[in-house]
Amino acid sequence: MTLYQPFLDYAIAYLQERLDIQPYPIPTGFERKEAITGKGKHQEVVVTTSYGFQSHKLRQIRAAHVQGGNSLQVLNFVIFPHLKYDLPFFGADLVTLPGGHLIALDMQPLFRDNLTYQEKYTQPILPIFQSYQKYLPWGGDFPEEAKPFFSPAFLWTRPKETEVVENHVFAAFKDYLQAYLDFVDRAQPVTDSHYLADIQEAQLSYLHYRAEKDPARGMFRRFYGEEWTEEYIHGFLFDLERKLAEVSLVQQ
Ligand code: DBV
Repeated sequence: MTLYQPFLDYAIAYLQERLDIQPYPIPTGFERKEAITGKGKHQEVVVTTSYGFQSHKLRQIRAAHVQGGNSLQVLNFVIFPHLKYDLPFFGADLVTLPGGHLIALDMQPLFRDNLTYQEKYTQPILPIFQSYQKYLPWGGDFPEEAKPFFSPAFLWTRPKETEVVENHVFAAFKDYLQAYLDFVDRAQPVTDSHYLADIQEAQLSYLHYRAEKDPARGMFRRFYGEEWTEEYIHGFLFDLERKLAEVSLVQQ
């Protein structure tokens, strides 16, 4: 069973329908990775596949899909806008482990406490967020240090039933993605140099947080080793810093 394959298929098809998307390079050796875990009867093959796209306004649209049997399914899907737009990040962390499902879905703001920014990018999402509260209530315990990176429309939930994931979480995922692409349609390049500097700083701060605290690090290290994992995190999953370094080398 691959619980999140329909999410991935939908997202790629929908992005293709609405944007002119091009491939985003995936470093060699990271498109697909396989390992065998467990012992005896409990052996499972764990396969991680990666997907990358880009568009005129979106620097990197990327997904990591981990499939390791019924009790290990993960889809981490993030959109990083180009630095000349003040768009939020689209972030989905859909996780199924032996302990159950864990769902994080949000448009993560660049400027959490800025009211103008909230009005632009969070207010329009709140009705969608609220419409799912009945089925997808707050999931409890959440790392305090992660809070600055989430919007008030952060959908964080731990459904007991797989059916809830297949129905309500999938519907919410589609609604959030649609609303995100509506923002993308309307986004205009920022020209104010101070605002541009703020955007870059906010993108880097988000990126550092995600790369440093990646909750999948332990899992990836166990399956694929430390070297592969760190390269995957810094060279693909959260690559902005490397890309900025490449650009500045070219300009020298
Ligand atoms: N999380 C990632 C990436 C993953 C991934 C790149 C490719 O950022 C998977 C894989 N998330 C993943 C796994 C777990 C979580 C948990 C495997 C389970 C870890 C475990 O229990 O061993 C949201 N994801 C979590 C948790 C949070 C998030 C808060 C619980 C961790 C904890 O309690 O410490 N991920 C986190 C976040 C976003 C996100 C800030 C934004 C949408 O994608």
